Amino acid sequence: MKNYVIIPTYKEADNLKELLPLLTKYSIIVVDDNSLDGTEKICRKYKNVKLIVRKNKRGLASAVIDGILSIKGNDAKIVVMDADFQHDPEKLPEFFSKLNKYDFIYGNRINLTMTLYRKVMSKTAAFLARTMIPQLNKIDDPMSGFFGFRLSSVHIKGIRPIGYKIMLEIAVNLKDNAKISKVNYRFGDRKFGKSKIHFKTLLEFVLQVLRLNNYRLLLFSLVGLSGIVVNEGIAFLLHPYLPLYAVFILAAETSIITNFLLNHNFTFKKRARLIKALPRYNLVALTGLVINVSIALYLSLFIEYLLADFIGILIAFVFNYILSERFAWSFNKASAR
Ligand SMILES: Nc1nc2c(ncn2[C@@H]2O[C@H](COP(=O)(O)OP(=O)(O)O)[C@@H](O)[C@H]2O)c(=O)[nH]1
Ligand SMILES: [Mg+2]
Repeated sequence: MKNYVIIPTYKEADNLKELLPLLTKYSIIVVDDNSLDGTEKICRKYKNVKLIVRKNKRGLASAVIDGILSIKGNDAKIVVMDADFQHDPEKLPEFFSKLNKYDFIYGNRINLTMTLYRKVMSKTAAFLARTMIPQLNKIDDPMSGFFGFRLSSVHIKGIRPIGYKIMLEIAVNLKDNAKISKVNYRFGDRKFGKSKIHFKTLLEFVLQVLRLNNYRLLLFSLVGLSGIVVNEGIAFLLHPYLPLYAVFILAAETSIITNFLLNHNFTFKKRARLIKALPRYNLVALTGLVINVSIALYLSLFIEYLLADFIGILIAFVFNYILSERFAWSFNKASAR
């Protein structure tokens, strides 16, 4: 099985000059977006380097995909790495040796020196990414860009080359029962040049996560809104006949059931059995209600009651969504495909 290293580049000539001499053992595929900075000349010096120059395309993820598609046959081990030395080339042997036993290896950054605030933000982002994209559950560092895989273990056709977190796409499109492991590495500083990441990249990332989430978060929100209509409608219908507390309880429970049915059929597409998901969702929704009311009551001591209620609703919504993904319709890969 041949070992390939795919390196997407944009204006990295200075880095490539120092990186390529270290990688003579591997088949290198440099996918460059017409940098015109001498990249071509440097790559031509090495027999083991294949250069793909893309004249009309820009983008890290699509560059990696074009590199993958240029490999003939299915029998390859591939590691994707950046050109700027943030990904330690000395770790390549460990990646390739682990790929003898595993299908997918992610680089796990072990030296993220961050303030506590940034650490909390980064852990929260990783937790939310794993909640929204449950296929990432076994990956501690889903934002890493240093990773490797066996070509035969990935559904290449399912991959959409949008966005720049290409590892997420590969991880989501692994075949069933793919074996996953990691290589720890120290995330370095860029040696030469500047990062190519812009504000637009962040926006693309949000869209990428929503798509890999199959837009469940959006559907879940719409269903939640529909629940308000159901709740008010039932309250309106029952109001003449029952005491107010009974009206509110029946209205709330009816909307929980209609929300459940919509989410079960459309948002989560029967990802779990009804008999398991229904009681669990009921429990989640009722707990969410308690959270909503407690927060609203507490905050209303300090701020306008409508704003207090709104914040309570938002926090309960996040709670409901996370527990729906992770508990009520908890993901089981075998049943999801
Ligand atoms: N082909 C190609 N490579 C890119 C593009 N943007 C970034 N890269 C490469 O992807 C790697 C990571 O990019 P970098 O700007 O260092 O991202 P950061 O480490 O997240 O700041 C580097 O090797 C870049 O040259 C692009 O639009 N096209
Ligand atoms: Mg970089």
